[in-house]
Amino acid sequence: MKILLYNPDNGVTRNFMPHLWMFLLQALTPAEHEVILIDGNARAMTEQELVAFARAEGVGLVGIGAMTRMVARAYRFADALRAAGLPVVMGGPHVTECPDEALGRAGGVRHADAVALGEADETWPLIVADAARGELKEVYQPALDAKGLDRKPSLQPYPHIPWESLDLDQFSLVPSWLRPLLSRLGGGWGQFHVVPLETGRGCPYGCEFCTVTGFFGDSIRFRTNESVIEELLRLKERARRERGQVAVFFIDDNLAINLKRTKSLLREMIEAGAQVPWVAQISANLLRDEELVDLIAESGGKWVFIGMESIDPQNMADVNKNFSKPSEYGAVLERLARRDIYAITSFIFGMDNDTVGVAERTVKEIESWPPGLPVFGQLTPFPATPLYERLEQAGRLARPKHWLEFAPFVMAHAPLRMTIEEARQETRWAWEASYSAERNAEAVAALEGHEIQYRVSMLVSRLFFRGIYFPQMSRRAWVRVLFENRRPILALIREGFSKWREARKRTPEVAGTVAAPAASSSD
Ligand code: B12
Ligand code: SF4
Repeated sequence: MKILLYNPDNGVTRNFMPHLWMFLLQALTPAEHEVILIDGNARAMTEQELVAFARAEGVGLVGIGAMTRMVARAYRFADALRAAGLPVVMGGPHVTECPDEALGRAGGVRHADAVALGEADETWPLIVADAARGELKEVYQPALDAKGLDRKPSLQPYPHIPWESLDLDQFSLVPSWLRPLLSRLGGGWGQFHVVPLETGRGCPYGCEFCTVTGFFGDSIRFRTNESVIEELLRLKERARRERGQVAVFFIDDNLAINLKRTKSLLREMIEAGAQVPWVAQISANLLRDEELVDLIAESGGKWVFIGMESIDPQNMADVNKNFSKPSEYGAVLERLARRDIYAITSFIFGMDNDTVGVAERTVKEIESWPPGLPVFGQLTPFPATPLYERLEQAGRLARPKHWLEFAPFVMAHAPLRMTIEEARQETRWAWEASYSAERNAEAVAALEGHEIQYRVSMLVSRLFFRGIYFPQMSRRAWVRVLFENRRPILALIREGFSKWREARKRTPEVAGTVAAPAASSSD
């Protein structure tokens, strides 16, 4: 049987990184079946185009995964596929939280023939076998443990994802028209892939707005260090073979949740020569540890995503994230910046203690820290979270099924001390102030004296990150952004070019000094 796994387009990040679930399920599919992966972020298709593709390929089962944010789009694709007679199974966090909605048992249209609840590592082969026999059940749930809870995959052993041979062309971060030029310049920049890799699952912290503790559980499961390192070495080898660049996004929700284990993993990565440039999510409280930060730097860590949420301790207490202390944020970022590690700092507006002016107060604080990549969202009640339940019980949900009428940056409930419209304006203000051409130039200038690569990385990342809020999908939009930011871009190009010329001038001398002793020793 041919199986199509489809991930809908999120309309924002495009093809910056493939989704791990697709590759994981592909790896867990019995060998007699063929799996085709289509990520709408990398390969844009309309519903009709996807249906025509699936028909032409003779697909016998379609699997669709989606976060809440993309679920309305996922349903549209599922509806079109089902109307064409193709069986659809849906999985992922949203349908786990709202299975009746996907199955049409909540009063609406039915979108899926079957849903896979929770982690599907063990149920997927059963789903495939049932589909091949034409006997799909409606609900697939992991077996229960002694406490009556979902049995979680141990991650030991971990499935082999053949990154070394997969076709990753659609996920190259370098646009196809730029590849020949960059390949000629050398350094392996003709191909650049960011690959998702997990080292563990689960988080015990239980922040009120987060789905992770409910979905993956509050006890953490880790892969073995060997299995992670083996995967990293294969990725490194692929990059070497293709003369490309590869970076890894450790998608664990908190890579350093168990400090002892994280340090041992990073140490073993260094010993095995498995360093690649990497990004990971780590909470601020765990970044107090100097030894950890040293190991992050030595093992290739470049950017750390920190869920800072708010600079107001009252807000942090309200969402059960007291363990993360706003008063420490500046020091944490200084500690990272001393090793040339920078942070993606994530903030949430529209918390109950926020008032008008929260964006200005937050941005002022951010600007007193080493430069980074701030991102601003709004408090969103995802289904099945404690936040959703609290707001529902208090009758505060203005749009209880906000995902079915998705509107970017429009809250689904009113915070206590601001209106929904004020929260929208605050969020816009923060994005505008943080990613203006002037601010981008300041962030690069703040790294004066650091190697040019860090300044280039800061500027390029800022140009991409502004696109999370300001749509940057067309070539025209990009030309405008590049023009607005021409001052730091041209300064870095000039500096890079003169460094390159100096290096070329020095090359014959270097060659001469090396050649001379070699010649004398052979005499
Ligand atoms: C990586 C990641 C991202 C990446 C996504 C890019 C990428 N290519 O991966 C980035 C950083 C861009 C991102 C952004 C956001 N993310 Co995110 N992200 C994650 C993260 C950390 C890991 C996802 C992952 O790969 N997990 C590991 C895999 C193995 O798990 P899985 O995807 O759940 O898949 C398993 C099962 O669900 C199931 N399954 C999944 N799909 C399917 C499909 C079928 C057919 C079947 C059978 C089974 C199945 O099988 C898999 C194996 O067991 C998760 C948290 C988490 N730990 O999962 C949050 C998470 C998915 N993100 C979340 C959110 C809210 C967001 C944002 C909306 C945040 C924001 N406010 O901006 C944005 C959305 C941006 C956008 N426009 O897309 C929420 C989603 C909650 C929800 N109910 O939707 C999560 C769960 C985190 C949280 N704090 O709650 N995210
Ligand atoms: S927000 Fe992060 S720290 Fe809090 S529960 Fe979710 S994954 Fe854990």
